[in-house]
Amino acid sequence: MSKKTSRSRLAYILIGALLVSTIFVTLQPFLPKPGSDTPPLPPPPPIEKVAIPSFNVDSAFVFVQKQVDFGPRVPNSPAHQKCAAWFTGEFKRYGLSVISQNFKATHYKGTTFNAVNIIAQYKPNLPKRILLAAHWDSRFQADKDEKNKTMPIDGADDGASGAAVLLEIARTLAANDVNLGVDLLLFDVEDQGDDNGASETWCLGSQYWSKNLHRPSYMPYSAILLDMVGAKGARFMKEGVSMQVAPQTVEKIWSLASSLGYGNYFVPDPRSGITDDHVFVAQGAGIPMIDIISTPNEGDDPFGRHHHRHSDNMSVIDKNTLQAVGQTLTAFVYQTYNGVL
Ligand code: 1BN
Ligand code: ZN
Repeated sequence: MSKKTSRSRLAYILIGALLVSTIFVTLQPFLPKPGSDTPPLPPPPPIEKVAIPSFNVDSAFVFVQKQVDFGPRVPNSPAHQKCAAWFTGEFKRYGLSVISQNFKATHYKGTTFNAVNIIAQYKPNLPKRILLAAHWDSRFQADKDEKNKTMPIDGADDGASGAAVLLEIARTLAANDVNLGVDLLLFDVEDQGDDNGASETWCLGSQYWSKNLHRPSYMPYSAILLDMVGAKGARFMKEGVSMQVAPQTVEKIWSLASSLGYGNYFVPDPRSGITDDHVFVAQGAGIPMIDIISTPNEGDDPFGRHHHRHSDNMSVIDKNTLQAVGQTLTAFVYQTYNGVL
């Protein structure tokens, strides 16, 4: 054999080997694994994006009104009991599966409260979940007021507004299918604490839930708390604890809100940490939860002129504020599914 012929044969062999190995490498993920007799799965189809539904602010407003109409939702009161039953019925009406987590809590003044955290699960079997939370109780006394300081408050903003946004999101999910798990959690006994006492006197419902999760090893993909999200002139700053535990979630929410035209409500300025349910959720359960809470710094009250006063009634509720928060959270849920966030 001539030198030339043997060289060209070698070249053919090399090209052939290269071709075979390229085909093998390309097809390898789709070939059956040794020892397995099941055929390989085809690659999953790309997800079909879903549209972002509109948040119905008129409905959310009615949900605030309905809670206020029960009377102050102070633990152990008939209004508290009736309102809990109403929440459960509403969530069930929207097809969510509801867990009522009953527990006893000791008030800093000594009373034992019969309390209940309400957990409503949308698509409970899906592993990827978003947790949205709010407190639903209202304060037992108007300690910052000039008059009737020992009487309970309506808590239209401080309590009812966050719960109303969550209920409206439940109604939205029922009408606009999305393949993502969403948990709507209403904490009880958040607002019965001692204004001059330890932070542990607040947030008794979230303290209990954090040590008694409704599911073992529960860990949502994102977790967001709403508090005081319904008043005229609301301002949501990047709260300190939220920035420590989940800065990415804060960033997503504030930039989403700004892209939707709500940058006047979601101000991208930092503010110091606030004792609220998210602190106990992060500490007790290790779940990084952020807090969307209004601190407009009106008068000399960081939480606004109506905070823990009788003026926290329906007259402070502004549909524009509810819309800003409700639409931002709705977009957050559906864009998380879409893989945009
Ligand atoms: C928020 C709304 N908080 C109560 N109502 C939490 C809080 C606790 C705020 C202590 C200030 C002091
Ligand atoms: Zn309060």
